[in-house]
Amino acid sequence: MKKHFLLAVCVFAVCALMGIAACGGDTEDAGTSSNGLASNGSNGGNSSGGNSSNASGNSSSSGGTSSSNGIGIASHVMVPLSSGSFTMGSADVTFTKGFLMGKYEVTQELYQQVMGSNPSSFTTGVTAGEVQVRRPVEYVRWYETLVFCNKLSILEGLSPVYTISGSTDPSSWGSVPTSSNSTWNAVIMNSSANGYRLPTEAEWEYACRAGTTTTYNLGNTWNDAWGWYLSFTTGNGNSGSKTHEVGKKTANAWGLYDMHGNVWEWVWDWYGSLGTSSVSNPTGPTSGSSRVYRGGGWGSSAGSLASAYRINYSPDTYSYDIGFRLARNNP
Ligand SMILES: [Ca+2]
Repeated sequence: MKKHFLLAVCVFAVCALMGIAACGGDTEDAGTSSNGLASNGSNGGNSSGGNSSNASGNSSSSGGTSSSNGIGIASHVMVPLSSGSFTMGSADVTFTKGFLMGKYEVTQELYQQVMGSNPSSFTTGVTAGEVQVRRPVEYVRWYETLVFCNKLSILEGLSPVYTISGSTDPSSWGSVPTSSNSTWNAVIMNSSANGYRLPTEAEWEYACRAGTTTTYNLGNTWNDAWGWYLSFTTGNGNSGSKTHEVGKKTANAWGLYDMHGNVWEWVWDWYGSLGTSSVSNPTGPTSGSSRVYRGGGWGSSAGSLASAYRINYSPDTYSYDIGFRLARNNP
């Protein structure tokens, strides 16, 4: 446990050191960006579902037509986003096809259903009025998200996206590495498979911004209604030093929750400098030593919750404030 704690402390220290100065903040006008919401919903595969639902089981998403899925987890909802463009750093990024993005961070109930276990550190002490199993999963290594995605794809009858050592079957991959592993680092993402995957870094920021160019996806000046966070330096924040049920704060314009705060979210990309030229469907550097995660968490200052804020960590590491969100190609 001590090691875990130290890792987490390390994350916070890095956040504090990077501070708000590292936040890219505003970008230029997204210009050609559409409203980003695709017109058609899509369910998770061989499912019933079809109608919108959110983690609390009440009204529909404010964005597009989202739908629940075939494995009966209410907090597992994918929102269709349309093709479009936005500016990331100083680069114009275009998505030539729409894609699906998780309406919520992956919850403990979904992780448990797919993996048969729940690694989260926050399994007790839920805030009154919230649902424990709908808190986001954390303590998940980047490597473990690959296993999760392929297992969920297989459960829903979809094509697994990730290949390691020539196989898409995670049961043949062996144990999840606890140190950086060249075999797992060589994972191949099949961009045409229809299964679940991590969003790319560009997809994550496009989805977070939802057409905005402001520091946060609901404005330039942080508002506590937008997400769960806490600055250990200043004491400002609302998280109470813990995760919260997903979907309790204000959604962005495309109906996505907790893009700012609650848990940080692993994305696909190796960490590297952002390019400056126009790119389409970028998937990041082809190699590296650490993977990007985004969005800030319950233990982050408001500055590190910014839409453009970037941070990275070795893929074998984990922390009690890092989880993930799912993406999928739009079939
Ligand atoms: Ca988040």
